[in-house]
Order: sequence, then structure tokens, then C-alpha cells
Amino acid sequence: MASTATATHQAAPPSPEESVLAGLEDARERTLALVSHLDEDQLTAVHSPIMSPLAWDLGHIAAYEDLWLGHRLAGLELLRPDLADVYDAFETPRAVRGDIEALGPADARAYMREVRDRVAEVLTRHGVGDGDVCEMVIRHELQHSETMRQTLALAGLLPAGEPPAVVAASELPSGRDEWLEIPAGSFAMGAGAEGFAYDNERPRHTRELGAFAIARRPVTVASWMRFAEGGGYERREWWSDEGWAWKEEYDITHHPAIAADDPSAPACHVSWFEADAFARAHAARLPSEAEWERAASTWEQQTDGRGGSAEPDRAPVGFAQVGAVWEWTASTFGGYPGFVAHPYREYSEVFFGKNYRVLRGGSWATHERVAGASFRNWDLPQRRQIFAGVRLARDA
Ligand code: AVJ
Ligand code: FE
Repeated sequence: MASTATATHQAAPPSPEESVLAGLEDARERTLALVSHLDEDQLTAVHSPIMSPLAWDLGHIAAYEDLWLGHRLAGLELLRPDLADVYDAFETPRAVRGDIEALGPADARAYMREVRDRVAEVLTRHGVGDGDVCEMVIRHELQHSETMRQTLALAGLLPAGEPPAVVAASELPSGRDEWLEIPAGSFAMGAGAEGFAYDNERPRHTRELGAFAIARRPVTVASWMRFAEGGGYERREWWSDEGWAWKEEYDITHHPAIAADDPSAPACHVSWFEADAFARAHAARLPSEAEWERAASTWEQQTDGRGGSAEPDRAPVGFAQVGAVWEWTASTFGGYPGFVAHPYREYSEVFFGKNYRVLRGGSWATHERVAGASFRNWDLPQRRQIFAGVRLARDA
């Protein structure tokens, strides 16, 4: 918040209510800016069967805010109880979001505004509680701006200037190894008890790891093209059974965006199946998420989190600082020992044990408030709409 504090006149720090409202407003500006260049048809079209119409995202953002802040936190009736099912991600899965009677773009924007006005009013009167649910709602809207960017990328509708020119990943500062060696040992995995974290990041617990090496950079477009042109999609021995079956059924080769990209950029739009095959072709493997998190915290300690002085400070956190892509890990998504669902089972728990793979780090489209060293993202192993690439690991 802009203030003109002087030695004699100190502005009061923002109250918790003011901070929350500023966070909500910032998220909203970003959401609206993202769709401001689109017309009615572009907002209501189903651009891909695995994505929502963009107007659905808008209504869903409002419904989520109304449910958690208006209803659950402040005790108001839902503003639009008739819309609760339409905008519930489980009642109305992505595949049917084009067929249902959702609000049109103008009505969705009005609904967002009405919910927000009511929330601003009750938060000012009732306070923000411990702040956790407010933080969850702010991050929810920011997370949806990445989901919406995936839809926009599939439709060829990203706003001008996106994605931003990427950080060259292939140029290592001279005198540095390509691999970070991590000795065997134990470390504390997950988020501590203080502050906001998602349920799936807790509780913090001790993990033992053998010695391993992990690449300092994600795999580049140039390496990916060498893999593709060198028979990467034909060599059965590099693929898992499940990955091979998927590749054969859908006639998969490298994503068209990869060939078009800057050769030194991190390869993006890679599925887990392809990432796994690429790793095997290079006598390597994907890191487990425990290895990723340990390496990320080691990296932060060694380099003040910036990975060295020559690199632009643009990506979300620590180890991912140098990347513009989420990074697939070998791990399937599940609860840590002692997991407790909070504040609702549908955020994480319903995805446990179902073949979802964990991604770590963050992409160019991830807001820094959303990602962190213990943040866990997840998707199915065949998905390529996410801004995801690969960082190699191997036993040391
Ligand atoms: C954490 C990105 C996997 O998109 O399913 C959005 C985030 N949860 N609304 C998702 C989320 C509810 C979630 N991911
Ligand atoms: Fe959502």
C-alpha cells in the first residue's frame, strides 16, 4: 500500500482486514485483466474438453468466495444458492461445464462484484478470524488465473506479452557443475505449524534420503528436440507400459509448442509419461518430491535462494527460481503421515491414491503467493496443458 511515511509521521500498518481486502483486490485485478481482451464467444466457448469455459472460472471464483467468506466465515446466507451446484467443481466436472446453465460473462462479472462488495462489508465488521480461510480464498483466485492461462494457451488467446521471454536454462555460470550433489541424510519435509499452508503440506515430518544428484536446471527445448529427433518416441525400452500404451493410443509425439520455443528455454507442455521416458533415455530418473524439496532447501541455503548472482530473479521460489515450468516428480499424490483434511476434504484428500503425480516449483504463470518450497501441485500423468517440464535426478 502506498504511504508517505516520514520520520515524524509514521503510517499505521494495515489492519488484518485491510491486508486481506488488498490481497483480494489484487487477485481480482489480475483475473479481470486476463480476460479483458476476450469477447463473449471466447469467454463461453469450450476450448478444450479438459478445461472449463472461461466464464465458468469467473463464476466459480465468485461462488468459492461467497461460500468461504460470506457464508462459512461471516455466517451469511449464500448470495445465490441456486448457483452453488453449477459452480461446485465436483457437482459440475470440467467435462460438462459447457453444457450447463452457467452465468454468461456479463452476469458472471456482476456476480463477482456483488459477492466482493458483501465480503468487504462483513470482513470490515466481523474481522478475518485467524486469516487462514481468507488466505485460501485469495490463493484460490490466483490459482485459477493459472488454470485460465492454460485454457488461453490451448485456444491461442494468451494476452500480448505472455508467456514472457524465458530464462535461458542452458547457460550455466562458468565453473559450476550441472548437478547438485546431496549427501545421504534426513531432513524435515513439509510446512511447519505456523502460518498458512495447505493441508497436504502438513504435518512436517522427518524423511531419510540416500545420496542423490539433481540437475541444476530443468531440461531445455534443445535437449528435448534431440530426444524427439533421436527416436525418443520410438524406443520402447525408455517408456513405462502405461506411458507406451497412452502414446500409442493417441499417437503422441513432442508437443508442438516445444519445437516453436527458444532452444535454451526449459521444455514446457511435457506430460509425466514423456518426462519419465526422457529421464530413462538419459540414464537418469525423476526426483522424488522429497528429493526435490530437500534440494530446494539446500539450494536456498547455499545461494540465498537466487541460484547465483547472474540469474534474473523471476520465478516463484528457491530451487524453481531458475525455471519457468512446474517440475514433475516421481511421486504420486498422497497424504503425509498424520494428514488431517483442512478445511475441506475436496481440496486435496479426494485426489489421494488416484494416480495423480506431484509437481513442484512453479511456472511463469504461477503467482509467487501461491507457490513455495513445500507447495504440492498435482495432475494426471498424461496431461500436457499445464506449464510443466522436467528436472533430472540420479542416485549418487
Ligand atoms: C492445486 C492446481 C491442482 O486446479 O485442481 C483450484 C487448485 N483447487 N480450485 C486444481 C484448485 C480448487 C488445484 N491444483
Ligand atoms: Fe477452484
